[in-house]
Amino acid sequence: MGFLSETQKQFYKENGFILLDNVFSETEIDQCSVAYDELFELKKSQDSNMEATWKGSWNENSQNKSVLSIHNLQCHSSIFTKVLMNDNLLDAVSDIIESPNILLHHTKAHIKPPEKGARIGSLNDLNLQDYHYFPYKNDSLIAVFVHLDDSDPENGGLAIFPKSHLMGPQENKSDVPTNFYVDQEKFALSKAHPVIAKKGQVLIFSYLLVHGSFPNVSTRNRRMLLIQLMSAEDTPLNQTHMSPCHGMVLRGKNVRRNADLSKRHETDEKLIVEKKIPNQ
Ligand SMILES: O=C(O)CCC(=O)C(=O)O
Repeated sequence: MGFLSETQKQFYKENGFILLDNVFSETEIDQCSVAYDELFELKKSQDSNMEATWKGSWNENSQNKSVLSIHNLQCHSSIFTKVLMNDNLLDAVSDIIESPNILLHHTKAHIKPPEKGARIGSLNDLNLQDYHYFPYKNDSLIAVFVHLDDSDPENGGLAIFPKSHLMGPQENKSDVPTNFYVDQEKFALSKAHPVIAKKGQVLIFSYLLVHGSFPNVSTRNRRMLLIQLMSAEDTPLNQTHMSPCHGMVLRGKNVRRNADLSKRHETDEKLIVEKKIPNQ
């Protein structure tokens, strides 16, 4: 279809990220924002454990910090399924991954509350590449970071290392099996490029781009929605990080999907049929 200009495509290739306007309308962002707040309020009232701040000993500064996280948003409200199916979004993603066939990897939401929002969301607190969490053969994986608030370094906005995707996978320096991060001297937060984005803007970045985020030291909230996607032609290198709706086809086809009845309740990607793949 084409959402990105040739210049934008080139920028993405060279830098590993692109900040986009006009992917979602103001109404769509407002609907998403209302559904998002309602969901967090509902889950608070149901005493759900949503605290995602790392409590490891190496991060003493995370005491009294908070990142509230909900994964698999599309399993909570159809508003988020609508977000995933947005044509502008899928056009832009198709331009970037250079495939008409787009699969869902997973979704999550992070709120960094005013004044006590911890550095990065998720269970990690350091600059990282998503690659280590879910490596793929062709590196088609991308993150779509939807800003639901104006974001900057003061309220816990994203920090990225432009062009770091060109360096390929970096050594994992973590000694914890469930968390991964890269060399924190080479990729110190102080050397990162701060992403300054308006509510509604969308940052798309490669899963090889080293990134992190700032603590929220402001009096403003920082809400985001993260969508991770991949091309249907790509193959996972291991079977980690499987989430509900993993592999859902958001656009095009997945001709490698296994249809054996005996595997109908399986969710992992051993379901790929490698033989007899028709021309696409
Ligand atoms: O919430 C954030 O600031 C960063 C989230 C992110 O990029 C991640 O968890 O990989």
